[in-house]
Amino acid sequence: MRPPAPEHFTSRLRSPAVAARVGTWLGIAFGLCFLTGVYSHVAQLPDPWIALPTRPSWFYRVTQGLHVTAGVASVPLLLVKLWSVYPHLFTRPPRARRDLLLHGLERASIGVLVAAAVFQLVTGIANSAQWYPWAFSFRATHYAIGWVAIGALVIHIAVKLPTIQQALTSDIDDAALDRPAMSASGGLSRRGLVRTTWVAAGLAVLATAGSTVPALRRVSVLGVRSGDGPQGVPVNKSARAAGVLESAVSPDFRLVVAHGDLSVSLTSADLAEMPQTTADLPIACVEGWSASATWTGVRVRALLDLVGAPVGVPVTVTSLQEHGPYRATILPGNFAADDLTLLALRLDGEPLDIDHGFPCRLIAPNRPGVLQTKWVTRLEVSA
Ligand SMILES: Nc1nc2c(c(=O)[nH]1)N[C@H]1C(S)=C(S)[C@@H](COP(=O)(O)O)O[C@H]1N2
Ligand SMILES: [Mo]
Repeated sequence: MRPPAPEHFTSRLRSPAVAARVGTWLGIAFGLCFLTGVYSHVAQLPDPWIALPTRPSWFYRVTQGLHVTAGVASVPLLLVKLWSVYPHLFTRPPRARRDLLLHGLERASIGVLVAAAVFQLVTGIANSAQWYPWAFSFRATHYAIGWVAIGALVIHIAVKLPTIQQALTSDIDDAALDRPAMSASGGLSRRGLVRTTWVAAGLAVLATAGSTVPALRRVSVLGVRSGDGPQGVPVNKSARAAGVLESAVSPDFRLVVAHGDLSVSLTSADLAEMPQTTADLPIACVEGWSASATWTGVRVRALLDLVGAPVGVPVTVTSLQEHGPYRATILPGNFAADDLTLLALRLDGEPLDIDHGFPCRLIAPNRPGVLQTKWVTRLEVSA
């Protein structure tokens, strides 16, 4: 059986006029994903090459919400885009050797772009559903392929720029750029297809954005419910899963604050007797959900003062949890020095639920949720 040829695809909808319009939005969505993704990556580096600001406290919440929302909106956009250009897959290669080389390079760059785009959307969505059906590190791989995708996208736009410009500046029904075989008009107009695509992207956003926009909670059937979980805040890792059910409530619990040879050991009661600070700060999970809450506890800076730590030094925060990648995190110097960086003992006025990190958890402004360490037992000046 012979493979189909571009002439076999006759729909007027598979036109550069459609591909350029949908592609523009897809390009914007991928650009947003890339910028917010790089930001999220740097924010999670143990030793970032640039000091990220601690304010505004909601900034990471917004950038990560945008990242996941733009990724979700990209799914229908990418599907329609691929459908509209699919016949080109069967274009016969040119005969002249020089043309063949250029053709091959162009095809290869598109192959890389499509593969990278599909990979990013599939792994990203699986991740936001907290499903990890693979063995590689999600974060490192998603980050690396993000660069591949954006690089291939820039090449693709550069190669197609004349076509894109022509398509976007002429009427959507203009046939100048169409393949000769495109004569079947069918029931749906190009305008109709493009509008349907916007609606699909909008519905995909509505179905998930409630994870971070409380007003949309009720319509977001696919999102994590931001009001779910004890004390109205979702939980990723429970105390049971972290293996701290006993150690977190043990009378032997101590918080050790260490700086070189100096260290102090505090009980929960000692912590409760120190001056308390209350702050409204979000938990913004990298998976896209976020929730705001009122936290009360001791300033990390006040704890560091107990051991004479200089202002602005990074601090290693260690959990009672014995295994897992997030049992210890590094708090960069400017975060450790911030007045709103707390070792929280209370959430919305009540003692922390054990799943939220009882007896005490880190909560800092503008910090990725994954680094807001729960069940903290040790703060140690790193340098
Ligand atoms: N010790 C420890 N702290 C942790 C985690 C963890 O797995 N272990 N998960 C983090 C993640 S991914 C998030 S989003 C927040 C969630 O905090 P919450 O469960 O109180 O909402 O806790 C963070 N703190
Ligand atoms: Mo998270």
